[in-house]
Amino acid sequence: MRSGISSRWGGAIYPVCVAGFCTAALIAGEFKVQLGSSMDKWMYPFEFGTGGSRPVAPTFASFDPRFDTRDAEFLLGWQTQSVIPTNGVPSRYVLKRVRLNLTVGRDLVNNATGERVTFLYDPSFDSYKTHLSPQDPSYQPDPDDGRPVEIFGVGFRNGFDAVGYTEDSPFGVVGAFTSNTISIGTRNSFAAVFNPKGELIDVANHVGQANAAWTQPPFEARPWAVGQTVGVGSGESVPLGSTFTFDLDLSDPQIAGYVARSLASGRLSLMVSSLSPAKQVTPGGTGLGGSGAYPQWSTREDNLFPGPVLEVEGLVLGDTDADADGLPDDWERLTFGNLDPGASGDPDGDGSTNLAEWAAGTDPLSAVQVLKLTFGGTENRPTIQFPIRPNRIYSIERSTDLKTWVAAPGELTYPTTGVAAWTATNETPSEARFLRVRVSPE
Ligand SMILES: [Ca+2]
Ligand SMILES: [Ca+2]
Ligand SMILES: [Ca+2]
Ligand SMILES: [Ca+2]
Repeated sequence: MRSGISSRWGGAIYPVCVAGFCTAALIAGEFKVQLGSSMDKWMYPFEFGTGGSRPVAPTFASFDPRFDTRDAEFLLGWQTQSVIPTNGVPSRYVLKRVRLNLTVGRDLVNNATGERVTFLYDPSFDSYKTHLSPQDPSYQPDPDDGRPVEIFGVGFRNGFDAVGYTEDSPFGVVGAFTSNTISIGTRNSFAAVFNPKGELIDVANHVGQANAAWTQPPFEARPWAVGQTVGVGSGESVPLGSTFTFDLDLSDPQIAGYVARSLASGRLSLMVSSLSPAKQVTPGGTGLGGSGAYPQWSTREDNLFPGPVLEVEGLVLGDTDADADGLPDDWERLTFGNLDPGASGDPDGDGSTNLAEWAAGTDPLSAVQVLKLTFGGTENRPTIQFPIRPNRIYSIERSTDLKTWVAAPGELTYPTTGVAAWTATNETPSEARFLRVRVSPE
């Protein structure tokens, strides 16, 4: 146990705030913490109840069509409420850094030869196209040796959620295990990204998967972080005990939004995954993987190497508005350094007032950040495109007189990172219409 604040969860003690890493709070809700995982579980179809208590959790891929391609994933969960304030209002969280640290806790040993088998370091994203059959027209060769270790969000199915899914919960629906579809698309918690509709979807088979009973067309799945380590060159073998760091891409509003929502509820879940081929090195192994090896990560049950550690740095804005200008004082201090600016000011000259910038989650001191609408489409089917910010809710409204506004029928999607696109339902207008985007903090 290192010095600092500690807290007790689930019968075990974890260091949560290491000396020298905690800072004095300028704003009441400022936090800077290190947290051991409060749950970690190997997500593998044949773990048979031991997934939560193993000392190491391997991550690997199977290209056998009876299994998810992301065959073995590593689920991590943190209860954050004892060290990071929970207030149920995600838009009040300002995140500076979210970093995961994982340690390689075991090597594989080839039982036939006794040789150690280490995996190759790949510090950069590999497209799904590098995993396709070379005969596929979309195939691209892997530009660098090895496969990256990736972090994703977590989705749950079959009635589970981040609270109800524990280390002892079942891997998936037992009834779905047949000789032909052993584990495809059935795991109760899964590595997930946001799809264009803003929903968390399973990426276990995004490189494409098909058998007699199940088909998943391929799609790109951008990880939320790619593991980095020092002292190992790209394509080189990773030594036992190496620590990987993963910095979540908080520039993506949907990722930052996921973390803020999680902290507001007091519980954060992340999934570790790598498409390292799972060649069976045990005699008689039947894996169809390939020539590579895969990483094995220390869990909180490991006695040899440190378990997963999360570092989170940020603050929670309070509600106090002592100068009664409609702007939360914490936000004013954070943004301007004092309470002098008022709601109607526009110091960056982007046409959006400070009050509007607060509501939209944009920077009132940067004209680049503003809720700017780009109109397009046709008279019968107009479109609007606009940048999004974390934990903001957008709705499109229309009016014929600029007085009465009603919800405009159409579809809102998120086609690329940080961008929303709305397309109206196709109809012939009987009179002139105006459109607007309403934004409110989540
Ligand atoms: Ca690669
Ligand atoms: Ca104020
Ligand atoms: Ca402005
Ligand atoms: Ca601005």
